Amino acid sequence: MSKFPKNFLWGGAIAANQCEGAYNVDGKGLSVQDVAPKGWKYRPTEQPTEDNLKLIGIDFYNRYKEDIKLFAEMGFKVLRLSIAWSRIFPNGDDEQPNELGLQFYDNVFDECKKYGIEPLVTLSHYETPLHLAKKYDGWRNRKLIDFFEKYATTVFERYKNKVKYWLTFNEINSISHAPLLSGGIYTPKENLSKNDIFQAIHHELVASARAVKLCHKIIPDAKIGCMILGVPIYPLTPTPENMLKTLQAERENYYFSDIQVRGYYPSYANRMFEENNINLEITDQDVEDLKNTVDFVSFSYYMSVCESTDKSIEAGEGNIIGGVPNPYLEASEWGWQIDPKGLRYYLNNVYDRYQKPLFIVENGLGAVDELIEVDGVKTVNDDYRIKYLNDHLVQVAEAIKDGVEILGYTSWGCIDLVSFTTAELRKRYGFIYVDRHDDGSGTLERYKKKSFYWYKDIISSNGELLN
Ligand code: BGP
Repeated sequence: MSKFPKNFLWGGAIAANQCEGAYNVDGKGLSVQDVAPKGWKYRPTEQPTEDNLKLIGIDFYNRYKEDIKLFAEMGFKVLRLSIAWSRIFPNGDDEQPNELGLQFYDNVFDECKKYGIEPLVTLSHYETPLHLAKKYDGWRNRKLIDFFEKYATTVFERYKNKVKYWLTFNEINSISHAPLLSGGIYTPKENLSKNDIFQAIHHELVASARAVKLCHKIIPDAKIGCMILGVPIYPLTPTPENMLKTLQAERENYYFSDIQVRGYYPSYANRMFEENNINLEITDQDVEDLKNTVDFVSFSYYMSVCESTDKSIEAGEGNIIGGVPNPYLEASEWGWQIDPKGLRYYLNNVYDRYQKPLFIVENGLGAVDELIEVDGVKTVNDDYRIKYLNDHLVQVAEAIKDGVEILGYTSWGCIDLVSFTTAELRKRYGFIYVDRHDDGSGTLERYKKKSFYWYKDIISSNGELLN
């Protein structure tokens, strides 16, 4: 018997800025990604530059029909994607939305519907309009709440009959690490105080709660969730000091979803505010707004990390939030430590904490793929990816047996796309290979990898074929 419920939402995930391209087409304004050719660690360029692979992406803007058809062939029940805010409100603070931008997503959602694929839409996936970053310093400014509310209202009204699953902010807990790409904050990171960051977080949390309220009002049969960068944290050694450090590090991430799920600030925040001289401006209306809590909790999961009080141990690489490497785990070519059982642990932990349905909306292996030709057909033998996904899904099944309620699973980058952290194309996640390379060359043709057929079988057997 399969452990996965009958209505389990199997699918894949992409984000506008990493796949659409068409960065200045049909009235789209610039987003922070259009001036970030090297990823989140670097300062933005003045203008979009040719070396920025995201300007063309994988040309999803023009090829979405072909791509959605391929997703349908794998049997996707759900497709997670984001709306580029700057396609709808080119500057972010415009009076009127851009009709051509709205039409594009109408077309995309209609195409999904044709195949019975449910869209799961992220309102803000690391792509704040650049104008909001430059003029208002992004989420540091309270005005962003109103701009976001207008944007959310516009898309809820427009797509209320087409989209029933929504997410507010992608990996909301990444803002202190990546203030520009995550929070649209133009001021260099080194010039920001903790107060600046936590005030920006507060604005995002209020905006998220207001979006939840609006969504429930405009689309009563929709579900809207939060989205966190999920990373289980283990103490490197079992000293009481390391345990406490681990608890603290976990809270740095749970801080966000604690508020989005419970509707108020956790008590542990008080001490943290006091010791860091953080004085937030929180209005009575904000307190009321925060009470609009999410329907489900979604997260990305790629890796786990360790914590230690030993300052001489260097942090390893990772999905934005890196940590002390775990001596018992292997790592991907990008140094992200692979930990399938960590996913089961994390699912149980989050479910114990909130008792809300969970949704795994990102998981996958970024790797260098080699396109080969077998019997005249181009493909990739990506057994390493199949193993990674299989091992993680086996743990999802275990968590379901543990009693965790899970709505679905969308594998990250189900078609190759531009990476977020390093903005490169050689780091591939897809079931579908896209012929485009870091030097900008390539035909943009799509080819099915071995994992394409594997995932199709997993979905059609509702997980029975996992091993
Ligand atoms: C998450 C982001 C995604 C995505 C993924 C993989 O942080 O939500 O946008 O890209 O990580 O990261 P990368 O593309 O850097 O491998």
